[in-house]
Amino acid sequence: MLDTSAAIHPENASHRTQSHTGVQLGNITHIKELDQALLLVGSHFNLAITSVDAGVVRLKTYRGQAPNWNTTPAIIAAEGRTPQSITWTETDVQVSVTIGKTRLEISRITGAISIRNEAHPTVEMVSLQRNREAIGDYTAFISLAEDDHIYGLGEKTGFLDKRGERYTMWNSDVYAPHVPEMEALYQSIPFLTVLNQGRSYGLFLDNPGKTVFDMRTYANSAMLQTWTGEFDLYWIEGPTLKEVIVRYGDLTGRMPLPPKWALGYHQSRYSYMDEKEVLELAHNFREKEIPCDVIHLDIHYMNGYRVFTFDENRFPNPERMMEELRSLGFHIVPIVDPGVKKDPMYAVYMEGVDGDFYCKTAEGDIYTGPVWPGESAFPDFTESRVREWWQEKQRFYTDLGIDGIWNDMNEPAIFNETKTMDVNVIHGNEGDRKTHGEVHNLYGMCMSQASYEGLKALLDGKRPFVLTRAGYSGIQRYAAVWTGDNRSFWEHMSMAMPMVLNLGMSGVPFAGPDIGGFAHHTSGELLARWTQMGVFFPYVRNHSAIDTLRQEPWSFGEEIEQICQQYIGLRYQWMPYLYHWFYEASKTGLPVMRPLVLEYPHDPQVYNLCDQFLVGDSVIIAPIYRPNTEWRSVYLPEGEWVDYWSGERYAGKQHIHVHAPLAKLPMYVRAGAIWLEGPIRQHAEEIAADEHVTASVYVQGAGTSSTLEWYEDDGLTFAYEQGQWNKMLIQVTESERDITITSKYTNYGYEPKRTSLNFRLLGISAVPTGVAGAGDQVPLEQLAAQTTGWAYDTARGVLVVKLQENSAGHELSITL
Ligand code: MIG
Repeated sequence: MLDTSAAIHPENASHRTQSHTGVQLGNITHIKELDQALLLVGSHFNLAITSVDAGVVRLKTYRGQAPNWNTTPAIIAAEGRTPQSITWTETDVQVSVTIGKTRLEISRITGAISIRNEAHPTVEMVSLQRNREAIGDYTAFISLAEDDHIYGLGEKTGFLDKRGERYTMWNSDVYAPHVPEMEALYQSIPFLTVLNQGRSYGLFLDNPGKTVFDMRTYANSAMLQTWTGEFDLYWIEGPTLKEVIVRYGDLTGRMPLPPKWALGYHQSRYSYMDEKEVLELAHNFREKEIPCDVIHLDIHYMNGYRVFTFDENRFPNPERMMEELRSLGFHIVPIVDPGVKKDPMYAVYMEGVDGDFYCKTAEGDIYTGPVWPGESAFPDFTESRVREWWQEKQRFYTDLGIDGIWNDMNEPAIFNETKTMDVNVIHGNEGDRKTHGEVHNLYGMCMSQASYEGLKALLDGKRPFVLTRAGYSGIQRYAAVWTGDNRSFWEHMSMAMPMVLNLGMSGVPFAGPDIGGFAHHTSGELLARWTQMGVFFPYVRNHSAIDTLRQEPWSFGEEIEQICQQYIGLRYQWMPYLYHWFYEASKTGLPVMRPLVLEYPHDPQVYNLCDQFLVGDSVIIAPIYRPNTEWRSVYLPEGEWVDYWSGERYAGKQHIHVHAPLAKLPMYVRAGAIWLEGPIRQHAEEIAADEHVTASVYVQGAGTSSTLEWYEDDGLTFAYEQGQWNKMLIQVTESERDITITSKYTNYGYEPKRTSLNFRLLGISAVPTGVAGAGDQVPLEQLAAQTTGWAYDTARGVLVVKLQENSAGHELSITL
């Protein structure tokens, strides 16, 4: 790219979005039924329509006799799907199709399709056409109403609402890419939701080659385009935004419950250079009492960047290092790139040659390209026999006690003109051979699948952790996603919010950016603000590039260190609550970190609100994301909201102006919420001196009630699959005279390690006259020493109740 004004020389202008004068699906000449599908035969290509599940209709183009219903690995095999039967009628000009409650009308003349369902806005696919020259290159135009808003599309730059943007799905490693004009990043998730006045539908274009989503060029429509292969579209019914996301999760699978340690704080740098530096880092965290669970090893740990090796000078004794780290409570997550160094003296390379595991050219030669180790070969992860080999290779790490892997460069990134593999390279794809161009976006996901399944098989019942840069729809089944090479810019801190929020709306709940920024140099202030915000993201890792200023929490003096320590501490205190929401995400596919629009889809104020977000459904986080700034506006949606720090209450549906000096992150809890915290720990598995969980109840007034069915398990193993988990139903009922709280286990399969279960009631304006079921009233300072009792904090208006943990549950009655 030219980097002077010559870049916009008139002769360089290209007309990027050409008009598409391809052939239309209409004229439809025949209509027939085959194997639960309706086939519309056009004069140039055909369209098949089938029902996948209640509320999910699949439309797929085909040429030849019959459609190929194979799917990409995005779609999981699932039991319990209930395809609806199809009925249809035809006239000379129209075909009318009924599938469950959904009605499709297809013009036989133009091929225009409209999809209606009483519960959601009508989708009009005004045209579906195929470029005559190219193979593939289908283009569809979906009509958009003026007040349609668009979410999803995975990891993209820009704001929350994707209306007015244009994106390409082509997993790309572009250095320093988090700028608004960047159309393709590392992940490709060709799924979007359209929201109109609270009603929603989704479109998933399942094609792992290059696809384009253009919501900019045409005022009244979105253009969806594939470059290779067929146009395979899933139309997903709402009517709510949440239902669309849940259904998308039914199709593409859910995040397995991660180990709790992976939800802790991760520290990384490109690179911690040797064993001594890694151990010093670990000791520093413990001495400074800054909680941390994970240290990442970037590429310098390897011998000449050969995967599955350690550099013997830098890491002379990984066993000993790992032992010391384990005793301090640390996990190590080493980076593993896909490129295997072409080196006949390197056993891993030769295993791949002997086993025929590498991607090859059409003529059958092993394809190689330059990456860190020099010329390298690339395992063909689309083949299960290759993934099995890679799975077994993870033993190199698991034998050392390593239970997490970081997959980088898996777009795959290659240091050449196109930045990736030659599109003509061949993938075996389980017998359904494809060129790289047709399946490019699958490479990273298939690699992470191999990493995850390998670790899982080798870890003796412990849960693995995989972090990936590249991915496709379904990546949530195998890995957490970090958003790649951002920079230490305030702009990138704020862009991380919509980016990770939309990942969450695209089926990927476990994601986060490099906190503090990767490239460029962070400042103390930026690190403090970013850490405050970052600890409330699902994935929390501080990472920074080679040659940048140091970025560990203590790199900028005491004030910044204390702020980082306080907020990382909060992450650990909040763990019972966060973990509960991770559990919910693993069940429903709904994100942990939520845009307000997901909870308040009728409120126009929140359609593009992305400088504040929700954790779960009832805590608003509103970070400061500009330098030298102590004030910001915060939008509080309907309901009543309580300042987390001061207890002050605000009516919703208003903007408030908030003072937030450097040490303060504005946070608001919805009245009626029940929110959980535990003790600060230095790492997830540490047993604290006073093991407890405190449920904070934000009272909301007479005549109301609230509940939380709180999930917990050991946070470490798959024992929950054998019933070792708990759910505790906490119910709060408020009347004029009293508040009753009951807690009871609705499932008790796991014995929690705590001794006490506490309740805090926030918003009680005077000392209660009695608290039945809670022992005696004691002065606040003495409560810690009691096993059971209650105290009233006059300064804050908070009632604190301490109870013994027991499997039978509790009943409290507070007389006001
Ligand atoms: O081309 O391994 O995004 O997190 O530190 C750079 C070195 C390769 C890119 C990753 C970054 C990592 C770096 N990697």
